[in-house]
Amino acid sequence: MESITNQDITPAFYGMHLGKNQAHGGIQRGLMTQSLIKPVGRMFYLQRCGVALDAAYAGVFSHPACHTAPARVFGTDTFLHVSGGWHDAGDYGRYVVPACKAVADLLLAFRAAPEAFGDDWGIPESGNGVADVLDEVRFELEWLFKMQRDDGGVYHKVTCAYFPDIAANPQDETADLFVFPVSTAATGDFSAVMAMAAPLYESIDRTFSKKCLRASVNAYEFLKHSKPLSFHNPSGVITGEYGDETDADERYFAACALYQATGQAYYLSDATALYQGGRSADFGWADMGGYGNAVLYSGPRICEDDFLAGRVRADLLATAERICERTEKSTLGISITEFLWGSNMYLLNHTMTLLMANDVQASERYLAAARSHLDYILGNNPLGVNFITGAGDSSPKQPHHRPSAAAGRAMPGMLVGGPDEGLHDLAAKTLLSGKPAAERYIDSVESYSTNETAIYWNSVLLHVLARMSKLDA
Ligand code: G3I
Ligand code: 9MR
Ligand code: ZN
Repeated sequence: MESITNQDITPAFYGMHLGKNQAHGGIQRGLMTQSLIKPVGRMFYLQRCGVALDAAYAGVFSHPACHTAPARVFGTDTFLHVSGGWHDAGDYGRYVVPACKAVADLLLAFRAAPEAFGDDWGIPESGNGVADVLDEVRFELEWLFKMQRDDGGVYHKVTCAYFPDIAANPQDETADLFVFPVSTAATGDFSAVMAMAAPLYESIDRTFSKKCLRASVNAYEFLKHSKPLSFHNPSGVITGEYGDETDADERYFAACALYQATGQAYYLSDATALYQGGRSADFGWADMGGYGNAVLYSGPRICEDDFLAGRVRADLLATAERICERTEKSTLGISITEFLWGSNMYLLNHTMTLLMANDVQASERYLAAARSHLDYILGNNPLGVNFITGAGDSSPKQPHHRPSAAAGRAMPGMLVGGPDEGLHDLAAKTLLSGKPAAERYIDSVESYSTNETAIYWNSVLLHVLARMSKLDA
């Protein structure tokens, strides 16, 4: 088994950078894409919660088992064992909704480009004959099972009430843990990703695959009988909210995924009823309809003649056309017109859309726009910053990420949020006001709204890198 020491955890891609105004270099992009897959994938391993990370695999980011205490169901005297899963971001919360976006990105990436995913990421499961990305996703799914109630409903999150100090190691966060109420967004997303996982793990572990499908159906039946339950932080709780006022897209995603997993007409007719055209075609932690479309068009069950599949393909192409138009008009070579918190995720979601549209109808135009987006992430942007930690001189050195702050060194392979025109933290307000939207980014540990990292930002990056490595090989 490959061992990774403190010294050689610095990834091989150190020093690579696609600079500001640099001509779009196909060869350089191809090399960089290849070399980024492993460190970007390893970030998930390094975010593991509830287990000890051994120095042989984690180097300076090793830690004893963290967050293993039972968590109190908020407002009750009941305690649950909900250890496991990945820490969400620069904080140590575990939130079902963004976790499911991450799982969906990774499972779709594996389906689209399995050859990009090795069994050699240098994680404890490396060399077990299963692609490491599937080992990582299974780690998350094992935690998700624990977040489901017997009646099928899925708790929204498990966190403390507050965030710990920025230099706190995972094992240092020992404040009380709470499990927060069931939401229908979490339940719909859970049902969907479990249904996506079932066929993918069937040949690896039949018992596990069946467990995924049972959990998915259980969640789905809860949803069918539940009114929308949206989550809001109770007073006194300030950890991430991931609130979502509309659960129609999560219900749609679940119906599409269960149709794919089972072939049952019941789910297809629900999906058809829940379909909302372009309105449900987005990707994001709050906008999961696009994943419903993606599982429908990409199989494994092909329904070429089906009305819904036809509409979904047409929606995907129409969205890709719009993204191309905006990209071609933009002086930055990207499709987003506003820079929200996590802008890098939004533009990589568009990149993923372009690559999916290219599956449906091969188009050099889609690919050119996709490459232009990835080049922006890799340094061809107004700041000349490569937004992935460890990827060269211009990459972020001070991410708002607790294990990095504690180690005094940026964990490699993490995508930062990027410019946020809303100036949502004090450092951004103080240092960035007056700057153009695309330059409202600062490599400061204080700037959680521009320089934090998150599993569901890395997942879409990894999805894009895996597909691009195939295209640019
Ligand atoms: O949806 C509105 C849109 O209608 C409006 O036009 C726009 C302009 O202000 O705002 C949009 O809302 C934004 C929302 O995300 C949805 O995109 C908010 O401005 C923005 O502040 C909000 O940011 C989220 C942030 O948490 C604060 O809640 C980020 O998406 C989300 O990624 C981030 O997640 C945090 C967790 O809470 C805690 N863990 C770390 C993680 C990453 O920073
Ligand atoms: O560190 C927190 C980060 O992970 C969150 O994304 C962010 C927004 O919820 O909040 C950060 O915590 C800050 C808190 O909200 C306000 N006081 C300063 C904290 C940063 O250390
Ligand atoms: Zn933990």
